[in-house]
Amino acid sequence: MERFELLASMMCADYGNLEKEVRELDEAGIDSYHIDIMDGRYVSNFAMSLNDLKYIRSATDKPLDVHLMIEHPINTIDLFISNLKKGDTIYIHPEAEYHPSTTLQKIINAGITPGIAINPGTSVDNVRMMLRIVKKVLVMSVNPGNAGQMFLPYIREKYTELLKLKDEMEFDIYWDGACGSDKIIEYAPLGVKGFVLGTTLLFGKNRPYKETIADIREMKFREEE
Ligand code: S6P
Ligand code: MG
Repeated sequence: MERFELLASMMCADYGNLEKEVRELDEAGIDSYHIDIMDGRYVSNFAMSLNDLKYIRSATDKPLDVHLMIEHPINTIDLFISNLKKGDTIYIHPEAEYHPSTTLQKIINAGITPGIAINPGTSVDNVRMMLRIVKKVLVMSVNPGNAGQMFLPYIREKYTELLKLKDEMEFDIYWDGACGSDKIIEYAPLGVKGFVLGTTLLFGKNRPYKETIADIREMKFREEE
């Protein structure tokens, strides 16, 4: 099995101790930091914002994975691009943009890895043309907006479809939402490249991140509380 990546969903972190959170996640061997940016319009929540992104960018050398849940990202994309570096990723939601491929091209031109996030209710057919442009596809298994939601089983069909297309169309698939150990056990061997870890598996467990991440890497899971 190919090595899979583990990403920390930073909207679930302890903001009273953000420096410690990043240090411990770094030491625990997290692969990347998932930054959920929301505008209160595309989704009815505000999670992280530009200043959080800037701080985390300054606190770690690991890649950032920026998930933009905002309307018309073209209007503010430069703010995000200018605070990121090569190796970082920006995902946009195609439904939030009139001309999503223009925005993706801007991300590509800046040397940032381009991605799209696909909502549970969006089909692969809806985004098919963009699959050739992007390097990463973030498949949402919950509706965007909040952590700690229930897994939506109907999205499984989308993984099956995308797994068949990924090699020929040259993109990697990432899991976002309600990621439990059962999902990693099932989908990592099938070729899902990375998993965003939030409240389901990583945060708020009263357990050192190092132990949790080591267990996931060895696929040695304890019963989830
Ligand atoms: C949801 C967001 C996600 C969540 C993640 C949290 O809008 O895009 O990245 O932060 O799903 O994980 P969990 O395990 O609490 O669902
Ligand atoms: Mg996300």
